[in-house]
Amino acid sequence: MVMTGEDHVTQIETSCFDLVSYLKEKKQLVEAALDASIPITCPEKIYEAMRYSLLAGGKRLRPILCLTTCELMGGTVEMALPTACALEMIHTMSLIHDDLPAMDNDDYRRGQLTNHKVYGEDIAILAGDALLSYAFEHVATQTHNVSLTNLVDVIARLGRTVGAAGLVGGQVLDLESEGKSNITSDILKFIHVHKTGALLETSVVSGAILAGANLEDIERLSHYAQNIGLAFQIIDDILDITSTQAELGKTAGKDKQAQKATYPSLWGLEESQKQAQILIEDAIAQLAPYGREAYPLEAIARFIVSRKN
Ligand code: GRG
Repeated sequence: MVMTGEDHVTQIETSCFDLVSYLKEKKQLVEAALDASIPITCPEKIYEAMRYSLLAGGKRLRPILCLTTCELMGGTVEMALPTACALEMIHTMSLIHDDLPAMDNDDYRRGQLTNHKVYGEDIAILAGDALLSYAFEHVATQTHNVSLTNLVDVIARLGRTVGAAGLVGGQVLDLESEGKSNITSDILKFIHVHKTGALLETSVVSGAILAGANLEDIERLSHYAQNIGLAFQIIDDILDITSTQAELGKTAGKDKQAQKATYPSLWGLEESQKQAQILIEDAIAQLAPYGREAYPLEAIARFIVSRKN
């Protein structure tokens, strides 16, 4: 690609954007809000189990995307914080259920024992259920200064994202595909668009809707999010092969062990990395109309392909 003088200036400017500080600041905000969102009350055991996984760290990418998009579209952090927390509650419950013996059967997550290893399978299932229902209660009761139409739109999208048209649907096909050698890249894409991409897309789009964005911006940001969602999963598949348990905070090499089709198994490592990069460039191209206001979203997209866990 031939780089013009203007491209060069833009690249230097975005490379000056301090993503590390940006993510740190937003992560602190989200973690304080998550901590405050679920006090321990009776019966203590279930609240402790919910908090154990919710406050176990993680990149907090979904809430950060929601806050960032809301601000890009002229909204405030306060308008989006309850939805940002709900996205993390939903993500966390999906990890708790994903790790259960009936699903991926994992002992470690986010660098610590999985929820069922500490509290037992019965409580882990219930902690996931409680986080899921509380996510909806939290958005509905804690969101202020947002039009009711937009709030209902966000709640409806969250519901769709979680269910058979989203995470659950992707997980079902993922489980059914284990051990099969005839998984095509179309099936693999379907799994990951639903299992991983849907929640990332809703994170981006809900931030925009809460801020009152117009349809054109929502579509543009949707396109950005679909691309980063797929790139995120491609990198996740690569890291499962190339990283260690200490780096990932969860068991490495699980995909091969479970005989799962992955992007590297279909395309090889190098081509998978290349495809992820292409998706990220396409995502970033969607941000052009927003200029430097979109540097955080651009930097997050670049982080997704360069991340180590
Ligand atoms: C949603 C009702 C309901 C049930 C759950 C188990 C299940 C259905 C779906 C599985 C969803 C799943 C675990 C997808 C994987 C997504 C993924 C790549 C997770 C890793 O995300 P990171 O890297 O993790 O953002 P951290 O720990 O940083 O938050």
